[in-house]
Amino acid sequence: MVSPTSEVYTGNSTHRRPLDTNPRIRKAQQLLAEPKREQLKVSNQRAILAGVFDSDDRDRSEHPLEELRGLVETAGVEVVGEMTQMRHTPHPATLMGSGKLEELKLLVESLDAQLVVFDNNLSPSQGRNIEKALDTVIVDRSELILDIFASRARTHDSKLQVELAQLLYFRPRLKRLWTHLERIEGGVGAGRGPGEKQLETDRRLVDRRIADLKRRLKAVEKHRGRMVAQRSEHMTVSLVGYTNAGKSTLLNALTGSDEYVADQLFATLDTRTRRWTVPAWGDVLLSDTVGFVHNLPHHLVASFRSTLEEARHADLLLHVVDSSHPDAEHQIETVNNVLDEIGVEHSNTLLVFNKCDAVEDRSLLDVLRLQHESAVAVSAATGEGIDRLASVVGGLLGNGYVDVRVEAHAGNGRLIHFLAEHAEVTATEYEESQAFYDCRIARRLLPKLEEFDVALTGPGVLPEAETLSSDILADSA
Ligand SMILES: Nc1nc2c(ncn2[C@@H]2O[C@H](COP(=O)(O)OP(=O)(O)OP(=O)(O)O)[C@@H](O)[C@H]2O)c(=O)[nH]1
Ligand SMILES: [Mg+2]
Repeated sequence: MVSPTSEVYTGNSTHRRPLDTNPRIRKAQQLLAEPKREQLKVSNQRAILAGVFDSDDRDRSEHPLEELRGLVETAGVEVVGEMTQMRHTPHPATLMGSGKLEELKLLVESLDAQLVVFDNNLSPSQGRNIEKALDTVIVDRSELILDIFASRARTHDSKLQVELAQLLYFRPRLKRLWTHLERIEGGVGAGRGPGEKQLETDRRLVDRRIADLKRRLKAVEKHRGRMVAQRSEHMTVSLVGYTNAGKSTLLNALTGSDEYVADQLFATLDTRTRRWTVPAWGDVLLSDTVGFVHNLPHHLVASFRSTLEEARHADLLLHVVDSSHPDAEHQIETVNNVLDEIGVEHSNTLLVFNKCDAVEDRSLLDVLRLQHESAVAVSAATGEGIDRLASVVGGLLGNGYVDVRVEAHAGNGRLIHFLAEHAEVTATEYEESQAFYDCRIARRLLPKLEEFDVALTGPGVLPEAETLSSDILADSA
């Protein structure tokens, strides 16, 4: 009988080897073999949810495993049981204490589960120890989220990003994948078993692929940076927020487009940009992007930097919040933390309390609004509050404009052309060969204006001319 094989990508050659019967190893083999995984490998399995929580988690109004359940169900897994432990500090070797782990093993057996999904992120050695103790496949929070992302990624860029994140996650865990071979064929004193040799081969394959992906993503990032820079004449607004907050629905409501919207986590993975005409203000570019979640895998955050490039350069961020969610306040905090982590400056942010039509407990919304007085409440679904949102955005973008007096040589044709395109010139005066234009222009265009060999004065111009560009960039980031 011919056993199934996987073709392992090594950069410029392929290498055939039989697919292992252990699901975890098969998963790693397939990951190496088919970088573009579209099917969730954990789907259709019976799983038990497990987690270790501390007193901070107890403050959360939602049941501690509720979000994990949502993620697991998004991944198509059937939840058959759950187990949690309150611990001040997680056990360094096994996360849970040994008694609790024994209890979990019994639960796995009695419920005939094939999978235990942990809400925590496990270190490679914790994963190894727990897997050994439970004698079943385990998945931690990062791996689960990576799996969901892998199944959702549609564009070339997001597929590269997810694959890189997966390999970075797997590399330190390869050992766990091969230890069972050691137990079967190697063993103490038996020399280097096949598992160890395989481990070395795999590490080399993974490293080569990681280097290749990083190179390709660098090129993507450069390209995206150029695209964002080209759009600098337009004001840009980015939607950010927790996953499932209603960002795509709001984009659709504001721009009349038809983006994919679904009651599931991580429906959107790629950035979409649409023209939005803000009444009584004008056109801006509105971008929708990937949603965030509590404990987002670090590798994923890092590799999604280029997707979030738009947010980094936006003139204004709209932070969309599901105000009907019992943990809205925690979700706001999580989003702010992720923005910090990926280096998106978010002082220029308007909070948008979405789903106000679905709020059951009005007092919770009142508390939120007290905490965040400048927030605007809307319902992207019913359209309630959308007009007010547009007018508040118009007002905030208005702050992005400055009145300046531009002094230049009267024959500077390129400057005259630039002003005609990008500024509102309210008065022009001439003095000998010099011209003076009083105009209103987007703050972010001031550095461009300076390139035309001009002198700038006026209330919108900072006195220390030499620090001008960096301050303005910081201002409008
Ligand atoms: N009741 C109500 N439901 C809404 C509202 N806005 C969005 N939804 C629903 O919330 C779910 C998530 O909406 P999306 O627009 O996909 O959310 P998202 O923030 O883009 O989510 P991700 O792309 O997964 O991060 C969908 O089922 C929407 O129909 C709203 O104002 N009211
Ligand atoms: Mg979306």
